[in-house]
Amino acid sequence: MPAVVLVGAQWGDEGKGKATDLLGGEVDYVVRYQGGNNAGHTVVIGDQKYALHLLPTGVLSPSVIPVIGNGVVIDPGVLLGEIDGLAKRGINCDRMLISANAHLIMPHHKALDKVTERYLGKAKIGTTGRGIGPAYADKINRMGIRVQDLLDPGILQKKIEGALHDKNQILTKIFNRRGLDPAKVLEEYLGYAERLRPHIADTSLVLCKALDEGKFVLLEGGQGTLLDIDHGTYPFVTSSSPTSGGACAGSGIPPTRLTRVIGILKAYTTRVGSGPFPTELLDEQGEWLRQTGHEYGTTTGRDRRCGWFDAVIARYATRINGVTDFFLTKLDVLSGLERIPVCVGYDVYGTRHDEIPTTQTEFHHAKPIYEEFPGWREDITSAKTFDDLPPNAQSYVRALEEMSGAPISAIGVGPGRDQTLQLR
Ligand code: 2SA
Ligand code: GDP
Ligand code: MG
Repeated sequence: MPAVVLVGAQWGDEGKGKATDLLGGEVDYVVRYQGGNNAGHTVVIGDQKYALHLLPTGVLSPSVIPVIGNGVVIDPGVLLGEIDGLAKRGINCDRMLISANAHLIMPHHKALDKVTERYLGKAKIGTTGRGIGPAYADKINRMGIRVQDLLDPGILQKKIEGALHDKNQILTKIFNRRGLDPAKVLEEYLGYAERLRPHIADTSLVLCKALDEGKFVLLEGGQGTLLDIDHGTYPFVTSSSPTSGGACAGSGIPPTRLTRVIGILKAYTTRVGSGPFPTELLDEQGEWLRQTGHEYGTTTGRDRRCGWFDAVIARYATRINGVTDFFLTKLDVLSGLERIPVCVGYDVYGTRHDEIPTTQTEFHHAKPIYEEFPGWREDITSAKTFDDLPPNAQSYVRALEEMSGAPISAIGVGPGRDQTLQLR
């Protein structure tokens, strides 16, 4: 009865989608437990490339039941669009389950996300504009609209009217935008209700029963540890809990059932949106990483900020998530570098820090302390085993493992399903 959590160990886009897909063959259920269509997971299978946002990556494996857990915020129009897009490519989503307790992203959430970001100007978070923050805010404020409300038109109408009574005031009076018509929103969402009805379930019950029957459940995180609402670089975070603790709250699987926590760790670091990023490279070296690693947002197409590997963050991710082992991704991107700097600690106002500083102000002023490792020239994209890697690449991996504090169990040497080295 394995219940395995897969979490991003940095600021997201570590290659979680590919990692989930790799495990797909052994897994019975793949569960999204937080976030929404802000996520973007790219999976390459043969000559086909799939970009998934809301659907769990498990949908690409025919034997897997994909589950959208209670901790997710769902934009139903986007979800149905994604299902239809996959259907055109021969992938059927009929078996997917959606928690009745998941919250809905409504049109006013998207409108508010965009106007508040515009209003913040230079201080903006750099959100994906998908309505994530406002939807979670309403959930916490106990005024959210849930998937199960789609099944009761009377309740849905009341909730939409109630929400827009307040939100239209904010949109029109504070932000000088057009208000939304409750009748039109109701009509749109009742249309979604018809199509989503067969998928709605008590997914916590389904998953716990599956574990009792010895089934394999994989919990797939979106974003990453440093984007966690509690443990990330607040306020430059997403509004949910991508860390492993969030996997239980967002799926209804109790912590005592988790058997493994896999951290996905990129061989360098990237970040999308605003906020501190000590190893960021603002020069041609950063541009080289962006182009070589194709570091552009899967959801918004934005340039990802790029920098060297940060061992302080990796250690932090090990601690916060209880990482049992890491999948190291994109090692191939570093081929060709003479020397590879790795951040081993920070200098904050002249004092060395081996952990993330306690306050955000200190973190904003953290200067990386680098140790340099010799690079390798060889292309490693066809490597099949660890021993196929050049000695310097092996040493780099072993050093990252040592500094991160958990064993590396797999290494990505390319985006393809077959471009992964299993270590144990
Ligand atoms: P939001 O929209 O409220 O969740 O934004 C808040 C912050 O969280 C960041 N965030 C992400 N960071 C990396 N990858 C994400 N998914 C997409 C991808 C991003 C894209 O796979 O590339 O396409 O731009 C993701 N989703 C949210 C976001 O940048 C804000 O800093
Ligand atoms: P996620 O959000 O963590 O699922 O990551 P994204 O899909 O947003 O970004 C990771 C990108 O790296 C995707 O385009 C993957 O196809 C690609 N990728 C994953 N693993 C590897 C790898 O080992 N090497 C290379 N070159 N690309 C990889
Ligand atoms: Mg992504």
